[in-house]
Formats: sequence, C-alpha cells, structure tokens
Amino acid sequence: MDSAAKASKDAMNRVSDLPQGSGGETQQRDGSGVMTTDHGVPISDNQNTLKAGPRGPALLEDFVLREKIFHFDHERIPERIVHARGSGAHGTFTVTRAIPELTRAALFQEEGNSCETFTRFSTVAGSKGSKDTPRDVRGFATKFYTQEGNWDLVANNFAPFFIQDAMKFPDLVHAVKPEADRMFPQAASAHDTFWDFVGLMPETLHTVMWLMSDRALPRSFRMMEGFGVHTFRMVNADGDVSFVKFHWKPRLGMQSLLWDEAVKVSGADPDFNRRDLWEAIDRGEFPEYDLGIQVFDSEFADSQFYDVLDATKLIPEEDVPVQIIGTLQLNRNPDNFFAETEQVAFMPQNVPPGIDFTDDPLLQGRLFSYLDTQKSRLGTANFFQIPINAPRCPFANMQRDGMMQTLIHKGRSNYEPNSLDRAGEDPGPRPSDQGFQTIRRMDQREDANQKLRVRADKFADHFSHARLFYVSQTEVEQDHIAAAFTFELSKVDLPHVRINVLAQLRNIDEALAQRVAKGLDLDLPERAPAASETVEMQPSDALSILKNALETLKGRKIGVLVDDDSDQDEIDTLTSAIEAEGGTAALIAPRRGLRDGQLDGTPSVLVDAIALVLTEAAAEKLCKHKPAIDFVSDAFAHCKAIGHSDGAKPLLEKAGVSTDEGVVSLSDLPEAAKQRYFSREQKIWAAQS
Ligand code: HDE
Repeated sequence: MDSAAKASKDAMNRVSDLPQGSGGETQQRDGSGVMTTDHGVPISDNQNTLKAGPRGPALLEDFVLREKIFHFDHERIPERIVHARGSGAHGTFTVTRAIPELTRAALFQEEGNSCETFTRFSTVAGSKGSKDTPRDVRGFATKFYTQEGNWDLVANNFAPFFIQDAMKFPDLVHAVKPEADRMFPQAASAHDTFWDFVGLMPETLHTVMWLMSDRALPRSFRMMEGFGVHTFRMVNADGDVSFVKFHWKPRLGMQSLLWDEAVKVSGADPDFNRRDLWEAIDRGEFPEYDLGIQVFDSEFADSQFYDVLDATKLIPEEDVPVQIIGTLQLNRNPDNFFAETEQVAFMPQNVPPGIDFTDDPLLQGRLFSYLDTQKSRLGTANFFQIPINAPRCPFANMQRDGMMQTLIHKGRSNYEPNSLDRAGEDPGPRPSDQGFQTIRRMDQREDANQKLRVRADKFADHFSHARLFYVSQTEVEQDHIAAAFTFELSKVDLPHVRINVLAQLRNIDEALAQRVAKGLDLDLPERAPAASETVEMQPSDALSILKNALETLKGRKIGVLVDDDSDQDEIDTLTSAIEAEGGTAALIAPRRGLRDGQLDGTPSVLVDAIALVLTEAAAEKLCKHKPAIDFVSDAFAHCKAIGHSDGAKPLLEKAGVSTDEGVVSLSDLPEAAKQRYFSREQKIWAAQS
C-alpha cells in the first residue's frame, strides 16, 4: 500500500472509530459504580437539595441539583411528525438468493451474505403515547448496515399509498391528524377532515380500501406484510437496469384483529403490539420475514394501463411473482428505547450502489423530507453519528464541525482536492470509481425535458385498483370493509362529506356503496365523475389475508381459564400440547396467585383462543362474575376457538355460546385454535351484513 492510500485508510478508520451500534460500549463509561455529575464529579447525596439549614431555602450553589433538573427539563425531543408511535428491534438479514444479475450491491453478491439491521414498526396518525391498535397504516422501516453503507427500506404494511405526489403529503397528514382547533380525535381517521380530503381526492381511495380492511388491524407486527410501495431500480455491474418492488412476507403468515376486538384491546392493553414483539424476542421466538422482489422491465411497465411510477397502484403478484432473496430475523430487543428506537433516523435516500430511485413523484419528495426532518427531531446535522444511525462500515468525507460533533477529525485535510500528501500529510478520503453512480434517465418521451406542474396521463385512473382490492377479498373480509366504512362515516358530522364519499364509492363497487348508505341511513347520491374509465382487473388472491391464512399455533397465545380446584393434570396436558405446536399458554385465574394473569384484567381479547379448565362448581360460581362471562362471550363473538372441560358448560351457556366446530374439548383445542370461525359473524353481527 502506498503512503497516500495508507494515510487515507487510516483516516477512514479514525472517523469510523465510533462506538458501534448499541452493544454496550456506549454505556456510561465509569465501571466503578460511583454516581457522578455529567462532568465526572462524584456525587455523595442523591436525595437532598443543598439548603441553608434543615428547613431553609435551597441554595443556587447546588450544582448537583441544577444539573439534574436541567437535564431532565431537556429529556424530550419532538416526536415524529408522522409514525410517532413505534417499537424497534435489532436483527440480522441474510441473503438466501444471490442476485448479481440484477444488482451490483455487495450485500446481494453471494448467498449467505448477511448484515446487522434495526427495524422500527409504527402507527402513523397517533402521537407517541397513543394506542397500538387504531385503524391505521403500520410502518415497517428497516436499516440494513451493509458493507457499502446503510440501506434504509422505509416500508409500510400497505402496498399502495394515499397520494401520488409529495405536494399533497402535508394536506393528507393535516387531514388525518387530530383536528386543528380541538385536537381530537387521537389516532383515528373517523372524523370530518380526513373523509373530507378523501371525498375530494379520489386518488386516496385505493389505499382507503386497505385502511378499511383488516390489513389496518394487524394482530401482531410479526403477522403483517411490508411493502416498499414505490418502484425502485436495481443496476448490475454491467450497468443493466431493472425495475423492482420490495415485499416483506412474515413467516408466521398474516393475521388481523376484528374491529370490536381492536377497540377493546386498546383499553385492556394499549401496548398490545409492542408487548407482543418484545415478549416474543425475549422468549427466543425470533420474528422472521422473507424479503421478496417483483422484477420487471420497461417493456412491462409501458404495457400496463397504469403507471408503475404511481404509488397509489400496485402490481398484482399474479402478474409479476414475488421472488424471495433473503430473510430478516429480529433477534434482539433494544437496550434503550430512546437511544435506539426513538433516535433511529430512517431515510429512503440511504441506498447502496446497485439500488436506485425512480421518478415516482412521491418518492422524490421523500428523498428530501426524511433528511430534513431528522435535523428538526435530533437537533443537529451530525445525527448520523448517533450509534444507531452510524454506518457499521468505514465512512469518511470532508463534512466538518456542527453541533454535537463527536468525531475528532485530525489534520488539515478538510477539502478536496488537496495535495497535502505530497508534503507527507494525510490527504483524507477521495471519491472512488466504485462509488454510487446515479442511473441515467431513460425516459425517451418528447415532454421528458419540459418543466411542468402536471400529473402524467396514466395517473388519472383512481378506481380500478380500489375495485381490484375489494373484489379480491373473501365475503367475510368484504363485510368487514363495509362495516368499517359505515363506522367511520357515522363519525363524520358534515353531511356533504358523507355524501361525497358515498358518491366516490359507487365508482368502486355499487353493492358496497349501497351497504354503506344503508348503514348510514342515506340515499345513494349520484356517482362521482371519474377522470378515466375503470378497468376490470383479474382478482388477486394475494391481496386477501384470509385466502392466505396459515393454520398454525406458532406465535399464538391461548388463554387458559382456571380456578383453585381445576385439575392440574388437565392443565399440564393442555399446556404441553399447546407448547408442542409452538403456541403459548397463559393461565388466567380469578385470583392471580401463581398464575400468569388475573381474570378481571386479562380479557379474552388479549389472546387468540381460550380454554376453560373448570369444575362445575367453579363454572357455576363464575356465572355470577361479569368478567368471566365477557371472557367467554367475547371469545365466541370474536370467532375464537373455545376448548372446555365438561364442568365448564354452565359458563358457556351463561355466555350465550352455541356449539359449532370451533367449540371443542380440551384435547381438540390445540388443533382448533389454529384458525378463527368466521361463520359465527353472520349469526352474531347481524347489523354488519
Ligand atoms: Fe414517510 N415520513 N413520508 N412514508 N414514513 C416519515 O420521517 C414522508 C411515505 C414511512 O420508523 C417522516 O423520520 C413524505 C410512504 C415510515 O422512523 C417524514 C411522504 C411510505 C416512517 C416522512 C411520505 C412512508 C415514515 C417522519 C410523501 C411507505 C417511519 C419521521 C412524499 C413506503 C420511519 C421521519 C421510522 C416517516 C415523510 C410517504 C413510510 C416526515 C413527505 C409512501 C415507515 O420525513
């Protein structure tokens, strides 16, 4: 190695010599256990203010108190403008299929390559302290610490997005957030301003269909898909370019809550999804997701009636199959929520060489917004030095100084080019031929070089994909969508807003519009004018959760209701059978004692199925206890499997449980609990259909 190259490598090593990640190196540095001030002065008393006499006034001199309160006063940072409530986990991504033919990204050159990751799941509309189970989109953002820098795949659990152009994002977010004058409702789209925006902006409707579907109520972050939404590009070492769309597929399959369940969960455990993720990782049940790509070329893109640069559309998986290229495993809970989950800064602009953007006008706006917002949240342009954000590979450039600079750049080389190496000094880093190279634009169209504030013609259709989503659902899922529209619009006070939305719904599905109108006790208005003809697309099974349901106990929790006189052998046999299938059994009892949960505080909405291991005497007693009756009747209404001992029958009767294939003996429960029994909905939720 010549001396200049060595000097440059040394410089890179120096600036990358940050505390890496959060593996413990960034803990307070003193290992002696002595408490000190921020400046290292040992503290002798952490209880009492320095006072003039035992009952005297506090003294300004008390630097220990002043520093403590000063720091406390500044503990909070602004919450994210959207996606404020989140839960994070460290993980590992492993390539299961090399794709050098598609990308030159080093990560994807060989099967078995892997890198560390940090993933943050989030809800969008609610504040940081809101609940986990609103009807909302979920964020699914992953930072891959690759050997060529960080790659941030900042995804959602919906394939399309509400708007086509970044210009509309502030309007969308203002409309869905709590209303400006009254600051409610919190974490809810069921209000005037959101639906006003929807009625006036039909491009939102495809994603609104997803929002009204069960996709908006994931049972667990471990049981939802993720989508990169935009079309990206990949480029290989020869410069060949392909279009790609990114997908995450959960190994546990998809599962959602029912709306009534989600409402009750938000009271019983506002941290339902966060707790579920934390506990699963803690138990060593590491959530896993396969990374898939849809790959296509410009010929395919040009031959579609919709534009692949339009983020309100998706490409049906039946048209372009998803190819799996890797697996993400979430295997470590954060050490510190603030340092990691709160301070992690995702930016779609973070891509390694070999992955590139498209001209999608929504994506282009995001490329600005995420960098900009981090300065506002984290307070300094040096936010990339925070351990959770710092690359795990060497990094070096001529950016210098700024607030909170933690790197000590040595020498004089803070500009490029320089010839300091000729004087034997470290010249610092230089650009490389192997660095990121933007793909040249390929748009040959005549108007490609004009500056225009317009939407491309192919962006005009707003209903074909919305209809595709609806017709691809099972009947049960369609019922849920109709009920969701009815619920949400029933919370809208302005009559013309309800009417506008109904008029738009007629462009998606006449029967759906009629059902919602009936639920709202309104006559169907005139159909809203459509800017383009709706194309009847082939239904896509991939869009339905229920058509793809995985019958498994893995990741599921069974609530086992017991009392003091329950048969311990019966309990043990059942719990071992549940655990053998990968499920978890939670023992719930009227008195907590040694059990996992106390009945009154552990309603059945917190579990996936229930078992009643009760003697007749215990069941009779529980018939007089409202939480016990609700435990059973809610499980039944939420279509969950119910396993029971013979003695439990009085409680079943009291709770209004009628026999069906989901009401079984204790020994049949582990099998029965692998699914829900939606046929009950027709009987129990009559007003819904
Ligand atoms: Fe975001 N989005 N977004 N978004 N987004 C943010 O960045 C924005 C969009 C997504 O866990 C913010 O760091 C604009 C699509 C996730 O930290 C902000 C537009 C998709 C997260 C921002 C979009 C997303 C964010 C707020 C339209 C799915 C949470 C805090 C042009 C592919 C990341 C922050 C985390 C967060 C802007 C649209 C996903 C303000 C301007 C489409 C998962 O920068």
